[in-house]
Amino acid sequence: MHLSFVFLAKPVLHGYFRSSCSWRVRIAFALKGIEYDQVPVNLIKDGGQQLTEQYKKLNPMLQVPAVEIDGITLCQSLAVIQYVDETRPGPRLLPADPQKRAQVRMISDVIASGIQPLQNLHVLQKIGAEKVQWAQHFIDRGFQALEPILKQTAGKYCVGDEISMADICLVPQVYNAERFKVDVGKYPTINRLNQTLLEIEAFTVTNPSCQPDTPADLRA
Ligand SMILES: N[C@@H](CCC(=O)N[C@@H](CS)C(=O)NCC(=O)O)C(=O)O
Repeated sequence: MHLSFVFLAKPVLHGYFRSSCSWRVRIAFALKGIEYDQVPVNLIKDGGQQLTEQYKKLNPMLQVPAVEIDGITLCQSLAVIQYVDETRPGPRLLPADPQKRAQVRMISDVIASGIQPLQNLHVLQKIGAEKVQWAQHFIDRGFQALEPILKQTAGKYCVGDEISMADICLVPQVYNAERFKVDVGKYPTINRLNQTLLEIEAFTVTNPSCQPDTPADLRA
């Protein structure tokens, strides 16, 4: 493929409206002002469209998101966000200051490694009948750690007063918590940051309630 064509092509996000990891990527694209195409991968329909041989070529982990960008295919939302940050102009998603940058990565990892994987669809399918209590337990456990961390790092946003990858991870995780009926009010800093971020356009236009694949009964 000719190089200029590769860089001019719009990224393609293979995702699912309600997937918190897909939402992370949508927020990053929106913050950077990047136009992209979306290809829906329905995690429920047909037994899970992420499990097909065709999709496996895009993401061997059989998860969304997968992103085709600049002639490569990336999975893992944090890798996508960091790639976009390193290659696109616009507001920085990771701060220049090394300490703040480490704090952004720490918060992102608490969510992306310490909370979200434990309430992921495939895990909950394996848990079976106890799945709601299981998800609540691990989200609560994670939020009990996140709350004091954010109390120390937050200004207007998760780390100081600039929006970062940490905020991109936080809002979709709170959305998941609310889906599992975790009382987010118990965590005043998380709650406050989430409310503030939800007012920002990049977070509203990417909300699961208004994506091309959002079913009519869940649209807002
Ligand atoms: N670490 C991965 C996690 C991806 C992930 O867990 N995706 C979920 C949706 S948020 C998924 O595709 N689940 C499908 C399944 O479990 O079958 C990332 O950040 O992209």
